[in-house]
Amino acid sequence: MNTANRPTDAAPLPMNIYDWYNGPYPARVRIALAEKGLLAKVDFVSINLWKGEHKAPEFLEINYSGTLPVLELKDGTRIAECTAITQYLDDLDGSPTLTGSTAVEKGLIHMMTKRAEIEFLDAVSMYFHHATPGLGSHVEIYQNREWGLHMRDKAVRGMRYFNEVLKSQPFVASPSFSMADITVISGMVFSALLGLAVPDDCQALREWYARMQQRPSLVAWAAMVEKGAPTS
Ligand code: GTS
Repeated sequence: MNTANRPTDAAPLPMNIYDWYNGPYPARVRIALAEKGLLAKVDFVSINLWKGEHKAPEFLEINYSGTLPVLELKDGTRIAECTAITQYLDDLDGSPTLTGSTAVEKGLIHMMTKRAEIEFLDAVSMYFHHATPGLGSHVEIYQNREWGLHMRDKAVRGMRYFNEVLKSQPFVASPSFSMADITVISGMVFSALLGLAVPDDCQALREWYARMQQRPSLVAWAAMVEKGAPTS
């Protein structure tokens, strides 16, 4: 087969990532980068969520959805959505470790990542945006408190679901750490920021999270957050 004219992924680094330093969704990509040893290849561009910079017309040109993070390659290609960015990073070195190697692993990790978003992380986010002051009235143009509280309860049910999963396996989707773990970690980070407590009976979830927090990628992320918001 002639592959001479096929688009190539050669030399795609360095890259930019638009994000906000302690955002729970941006944490997913920062943790993935750290797990893959790629943090040093990235320039982070701060978009201040609290000022609503992610909803400004200039940023909507970068990501139609007006959300963080977004990865930008040096040729200008932009990839939004944490799952898509993580998949890209995994495929870069031809040795996927976060999104699976075999067809079964890929399927299970994809399913559990989606489940972690729908049942937990995105529900926490909806709670934040609808039933708390969120990012402030200049950003939160529509709020529905009842819906937000419904999402909070859904998130707590999600915690109980993942607690059950983690009673019988060490990781969320597979025999090893994956994008699905990172997604549940992000849900735990977001819950902690909002003071949304993990139910006392979720022992397996708590133990798993304590183990996850010892991984070098999470230690590095916590140290970066500890330093506070970027000044420029
Ligand atoms: N589905 C998107 C993804 O997976 O990338 C969701 C991204 C998302 O919601 N990002 C948050 C955001 O931009 C960032 S953070 O809240 O975790 O810091 N929120 C701002 C908003 O107004 O929705």
